Amino acid sequence: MKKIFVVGSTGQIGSELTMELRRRYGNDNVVAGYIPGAEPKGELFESGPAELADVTKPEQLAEAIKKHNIDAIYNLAALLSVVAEKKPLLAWKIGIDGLLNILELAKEHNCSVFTPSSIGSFGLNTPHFMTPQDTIQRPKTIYGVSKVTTELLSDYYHSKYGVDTRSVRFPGIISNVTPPGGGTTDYAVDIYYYAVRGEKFTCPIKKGTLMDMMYMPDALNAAISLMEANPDRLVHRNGFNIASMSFDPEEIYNAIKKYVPDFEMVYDVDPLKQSIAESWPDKMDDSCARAEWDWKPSYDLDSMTVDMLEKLRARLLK
Ligand code: AKB
Repeated sequence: MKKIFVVGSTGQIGSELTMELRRRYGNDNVVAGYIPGAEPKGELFESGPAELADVTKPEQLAEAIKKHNIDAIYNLAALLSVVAEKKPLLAWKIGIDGLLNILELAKEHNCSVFTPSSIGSFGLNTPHFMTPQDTIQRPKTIYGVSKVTTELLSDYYHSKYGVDTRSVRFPGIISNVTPPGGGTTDYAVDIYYYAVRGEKFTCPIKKGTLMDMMYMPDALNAAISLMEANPDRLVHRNGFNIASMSFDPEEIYNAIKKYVPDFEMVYDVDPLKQSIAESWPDKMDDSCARAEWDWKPSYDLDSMTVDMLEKLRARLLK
């Protein structure tokens, strides 16, 4: 049985990924790694083991890996794009120095490693429509630079040392559980909270700006399916384009308005978020993920909207 370590288990993706891994592999086999100030709470805390796991402290990571006999690491420690732009040195320290610590330990303890990349790994001169798997990656943000480096370092540890590294390029992730913090795509989560609370939403992204997005259940399934995929079929490793829906603010607004007819949205464009959004793909081509490990999403904009509104209403309006 696999023993899994989730580093960054209390973040937006980590909190739900840890619970999904526990459902699939058993509670005791999934260790929730956290940093002081972001301790696991509630079900996440009660359902399984937890360890301090600051990616910048390799001795702390090593202790947890040895204690729990870890053989797979999901490394989710990172700053999102907007906050990274405000704290570039910290973004590098967590994203890249932290990744190097994880990769070195993975080499020593024979662990497989999943470290997400992002649509942020692309830049303005990347083809924006049906962005190919292998294409130009010259981002101008520190977030993008660290994601390209993540892909390259992860590939390097695989080809040089045989470490089983794998990753996907996540689109903006939409979830009704833990809110994101400091991302360019956060508006597509916030908008649902405003709709359910009956408040007018002010959108920071310009009408007509397309970005790839994905509902959390598909994102979790992508990470776990890739880690379970037959390595003989993998031509690529770090990281796969994965896609399920692409929309601009008007399209998500109209999808919500279908179920919340009084919902109102106005625009007040945030220049930093807008410039980052414009440098990212409008829509990625995910045919390599489909061919190499049978990637297939379950949700589109409408089915996600129905589920988001139902779950948020049940939680926020009780
Ligand atoms: C962000 O907006 O920074 C993230 C991402 C797409 O990587 N959600």
